[in-house]
Amino acid sequence: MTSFFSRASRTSRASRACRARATALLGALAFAGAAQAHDFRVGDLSIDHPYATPSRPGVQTGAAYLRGIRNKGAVADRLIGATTPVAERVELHTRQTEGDVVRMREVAALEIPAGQEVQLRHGQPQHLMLVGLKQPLKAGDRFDLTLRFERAGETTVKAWVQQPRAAAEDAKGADAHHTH
Ligand SMILES: [Cu+2]
Repeated sequence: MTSFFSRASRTSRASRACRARATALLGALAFAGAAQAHDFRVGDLSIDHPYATPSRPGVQTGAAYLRGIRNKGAVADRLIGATTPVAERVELHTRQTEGDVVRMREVAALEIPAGQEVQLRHGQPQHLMLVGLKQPLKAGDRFDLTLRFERAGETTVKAWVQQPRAAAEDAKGADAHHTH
């Protein structure tokens, strides 16, 4: 009996160690993949290149973007919310031009139709507004952004802080952020 138990416990220890190694290896692979391609998957959705522009000195709001969200499924999904440790809250915004005035409006959800890609790039109407930044966003920083989808559920992606390619577009976007 004694020898049986000791053998059983050795086996179980070995298999635990093996599982731990496998998990660590998977984690390392997943991290390497994300760092290179910088895209993320959750359910039928693939989220391409989450990023944010550097925040301006003394300004406590920032904006985050996604190169795109592709829905490979047969059913529409919706982005219904987001959170991040770097800001008090995240709002889904869309920009509207009324005459000469550009205004931003908070929306409850962003539709991601089946089989399509929705872009939330810099210079486009939709973006994620980071309200109440707890720290300035500097080029080169990376931060967690948790996206909540109605069907696919929640996923945390890494947003890269980077200078936008078009400075003119940035100025336009920055001005728009003051007309809430
Ligand atoms: Cu906004």
